[in-house]
Amino acid sequence: MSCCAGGKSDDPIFTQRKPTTYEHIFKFIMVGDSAVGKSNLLLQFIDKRFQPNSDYTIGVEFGSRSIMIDQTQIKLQIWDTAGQEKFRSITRAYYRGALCAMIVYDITRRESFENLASWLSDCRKFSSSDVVIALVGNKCDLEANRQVSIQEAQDFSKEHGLIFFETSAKTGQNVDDAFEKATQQVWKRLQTMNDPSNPNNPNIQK
Ligand SMILES: Nc1nc2c(ncn2[C@@H]2O[C@H](COP(=O)(O)OP(=O)(O)OP(=O)(O)O)[C@@H](O)[C@H]2O)c(=O)[nH]1
Ligand SMILES: [Mg+2]
Repeated sequence: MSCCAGGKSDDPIFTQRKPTTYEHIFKFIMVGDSAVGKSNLLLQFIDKRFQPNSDYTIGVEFGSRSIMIDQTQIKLQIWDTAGQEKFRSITRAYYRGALCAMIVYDITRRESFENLASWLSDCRKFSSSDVVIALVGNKCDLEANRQVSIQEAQDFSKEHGLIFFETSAKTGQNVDDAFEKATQQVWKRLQTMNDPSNPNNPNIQK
């Protein structure tokens, strides 16, 4: 094991480190039934990898990646929660401070779509009122096994004011796009909130 206590700036461990370049940190949370592909979406987004036989998440895991929006470097801090019911009370603690919640379902498993109302209810209850909520229908590479149509998911999103994507954590289809568009939406919302002409701007003294 190496130790860096008392290290000088010309030590390899210091010179190899990249400077911190991001300007903002956005917290994201991923929720949804077990086995819909949350951990693989995160793995694909961060590492461009897919695990055909991944383990259930125990509690909560974490990953991060920086992306550029409007020439601004934003670091996404993404909390990947366990979908199994027994972890539900633990994962509820992670909504706090999230700027975006991604609710994931599996397009080949109707039950995971039918459970969306319950995930949405947790989102509304435990995150702030201005959280951006993205609905993600994953496993779109398995078209032949589809049990939820795009139209139905679009209708659900429209009804509840969500942004919607279909993705494949396996092929990578739309994965970057989903995270980037969700980040853009958060960015836009923050700018509207900070706009001096916005009466709901929390920085304006009334
Ligand atoms: N074909 C296909 N399989 C996928 C896709 N995403 C995930 N899987 C598979 O689905 C299974 C579950 O994926 P996970 O990412 O572990 O699911 P999860 O939502 O994190 O599950 P929990 O941690 O229990 O909440 C694994 O066997 C994955 O390989 C996808 O886009 N396409
Ligand atoms: Mg998982």
